[in-house]
Amino acid sequence: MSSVLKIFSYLPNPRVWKSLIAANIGGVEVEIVGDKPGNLNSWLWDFDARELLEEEKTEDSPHLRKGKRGFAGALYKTDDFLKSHPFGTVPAAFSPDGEIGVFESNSILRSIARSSKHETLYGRNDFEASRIDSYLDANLVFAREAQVYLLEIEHLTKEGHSRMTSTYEFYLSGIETSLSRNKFIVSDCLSIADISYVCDFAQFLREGHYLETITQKGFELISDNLSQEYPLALKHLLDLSEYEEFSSVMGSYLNWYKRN
Ligand SMILES: N[C@@H](CCC(=O)N[C@@H](CS)C(=O)NCC(=O)O)C(=O)O
Repeated sequence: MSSVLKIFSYLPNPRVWKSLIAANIGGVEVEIVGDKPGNLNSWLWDFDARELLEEEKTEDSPHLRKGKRGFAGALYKTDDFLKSHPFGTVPAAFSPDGEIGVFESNSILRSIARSSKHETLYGRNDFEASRIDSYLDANLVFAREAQVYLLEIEHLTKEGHSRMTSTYEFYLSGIETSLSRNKFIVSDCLSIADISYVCDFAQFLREGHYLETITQKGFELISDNLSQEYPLALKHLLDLSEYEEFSSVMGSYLNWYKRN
């Protein structure tokens, strides 16, 4: 196995799990660097990411930036980091020489699949690969809405809840229809569309941790009737999460959900 990508992120992060699961299945080596979410403001965001010394975290640091999405307050990102990652987000992947930045967890996932010799991860032909891209794009729209919903859940509004509800229904009904035709999302073989779905949907289900907050505001859990409305999508999530290549990465992340 040769080292393919280096990924910098907060850890654990379901968006990084996508790549780790694909790497497990595809026999690709990935290097992961990072720390707990709350500690990334003490790190230098760079190809050579590292923990900063206390005296380096100054207001006149050339690397000082303001967090834009999910991070409040100061972050330390180098100019080179922002050249490679113009949106300044993590997970942030780099080619082994650090020359090329790959951002967006679905694209990092694609990169792993491209490096792998696996026959079906990124489709068996160009059209199947494009169909997989279609699912990854649909997944990103869902995941972005889910990100906003989860980040703002303490201040949830009627508009926010209703917007997430329609995004959820749109995405889940597409996944359900797909699974009524094939064993996996795209075909009868596992692909990165399944991996992306599992990681982002498992993360969305964390809304269940905010049940009290949501009901106190007069709303219902969006996924409340998941098992009745989208049984195939739920079964697919739970079945895949038990595959060794998934469970070794996701650990006990879904256990609370399975117990409900
Ligand atoms: N859709 C992106 C989401 C990445 C993202 O939004 N990352 C946030 C943290 S959750 C970030 O790095 N924010 C940097 C900042 O706040 O400056 C993906 O899947 O990679």
